[in-house]
Amino acid sequence: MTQTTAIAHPNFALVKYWGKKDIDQNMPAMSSISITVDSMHSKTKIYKNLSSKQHRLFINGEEEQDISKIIPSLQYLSKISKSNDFLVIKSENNFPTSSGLASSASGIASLVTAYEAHYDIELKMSDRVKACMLGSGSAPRSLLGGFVLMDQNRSYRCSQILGKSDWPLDVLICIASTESKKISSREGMEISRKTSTIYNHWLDINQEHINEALEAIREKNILKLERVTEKNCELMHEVMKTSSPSIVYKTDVTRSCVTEVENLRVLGHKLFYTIDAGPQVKIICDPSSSNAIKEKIIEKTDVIEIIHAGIGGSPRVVNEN
Ligand code: 2P0
Repeated sequence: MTQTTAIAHPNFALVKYWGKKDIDQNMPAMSSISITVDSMHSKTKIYKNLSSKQHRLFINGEEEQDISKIIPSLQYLSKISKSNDFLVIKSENNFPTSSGLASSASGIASLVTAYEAHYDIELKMSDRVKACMLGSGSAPRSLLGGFVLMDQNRSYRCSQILGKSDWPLDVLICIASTESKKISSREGMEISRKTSTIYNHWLDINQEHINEALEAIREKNILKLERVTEKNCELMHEVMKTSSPSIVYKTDVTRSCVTEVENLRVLGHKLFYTIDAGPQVKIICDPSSSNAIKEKIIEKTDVIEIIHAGIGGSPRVVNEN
């Protein structure tokens, strides 16, 4: 039986997307900039389902009953491959799933990468982006390594701003909780789009934040990147909070990590944080400070674990049987 396996890494947004322009096409309402991380990955194996006429998805060994998220991606890809195969898809994450760690981005990007190789279809980058986006709005960014821009003004073109070795920062992922989130990103984004009193401001400021972050990354200026990343993150959490019902992903552990980031900065360490749709805090720092930061966060907060990563590369097919 032929099977194909691919690996993709999660990405964390420095300038974030929160809100859709088109729900059917799952299109973000704004541009975003992310870093792809190494150490964490989704590994996805696909092969033809010979026993039933349906796709079957297993995540970390458990069969998913609701596979509606991946169906649009598979339909898009099957039009290109001209295959009517039903697939068995087995995806494994080496990190907590559904807790704000971008498992859907790396999961979908690894699925699209495995599919392309399995059917030998050599997709255009724009087709890869589309196939990923139909499954998860942030997944196209995991198609590239390093610092990545997804530009909504250019049909969501994804481009690499810097490669992983151009600016080798460290990423410390502070796990505040491993519980699945109560409001999915998809639901939360719709609530915010419809009800947040500052949603229009959030849309209007996006290009300004993109420009600031692009400049900071091109200059490799950590202080500039700190300013734009943290203000963009706090504004997104304010959009969530001003939604009705109010959405709060931060916990006391999240807040105590942020306090320690601020304390470490006073001591002269170069670091900044970002927080997504979950309680985890991602600290981006100069590698020379990583050990001191880890020690301080473990000493002063109730984080469960810290995953130490660097900037990661693009997805790849792995030979495995
Ligand atoms: C981002 N997030 O830019 C933002 C910041 C979370 C907070 O994109 O509905 O899993 O599957 O397209 O892409 C997470 O949302 O949502 C996300 P869907 P996705 O990284």
